[in-house]
Amino acid sequence: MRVVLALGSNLGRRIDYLQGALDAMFDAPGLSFVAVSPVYETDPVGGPEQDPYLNAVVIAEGMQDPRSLLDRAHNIENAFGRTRAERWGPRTLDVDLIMVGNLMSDDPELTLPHPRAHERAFVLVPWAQADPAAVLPGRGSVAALLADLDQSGVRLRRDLALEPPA
Ligand code: PH2
Ligand code: MG
Ligand code: MG
Repeated sequence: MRVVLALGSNLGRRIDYLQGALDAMFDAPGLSFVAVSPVYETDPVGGPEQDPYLNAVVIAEGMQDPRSLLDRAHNIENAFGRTRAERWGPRTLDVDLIMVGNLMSDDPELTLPHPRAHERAFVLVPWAQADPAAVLPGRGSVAALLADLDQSGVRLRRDLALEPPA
């Protein structure tokens, strides 16, 4: 099953947190790496006034159940000092499950696909770079979704890159 993850950070050593999250996601068995997007500097969307984010998207293949993927993501966030003070507030690390195969879930703790991915240029721009043929289940092609979105808050950081996990 295709698994798509979005990484974000806007506090501290942002690029190091993204790389740490990428490495840690593939530390345990059950998930194989397919691709990682370029790194983007993005204007914050929602929440309080806060610093810009670095965002990237990771594509994987695996047969993990979504609950265990979510646990893995939360454990990694916590390992990088994530606190949950405020919804949409600044964070060292955010690891979001964007889609897990064609699974649809309206569990409030794990909605699949991610309920806001289709309207977030900071997810769709990197995703389309990592996989130009990407499709968001229930919403259609990522390229088509992007055609209707303002992408001005999403800027490629040519000076930064994430390495594939070791
Ligand atoms: N994440 C949020 C809220 N706002 N804005 C940007 N640019 N990037 C993010 O990753 C982000 C955000 C909540 O998870
Ligand atoms: Mg998020
Ligand atoms: Mg999150």
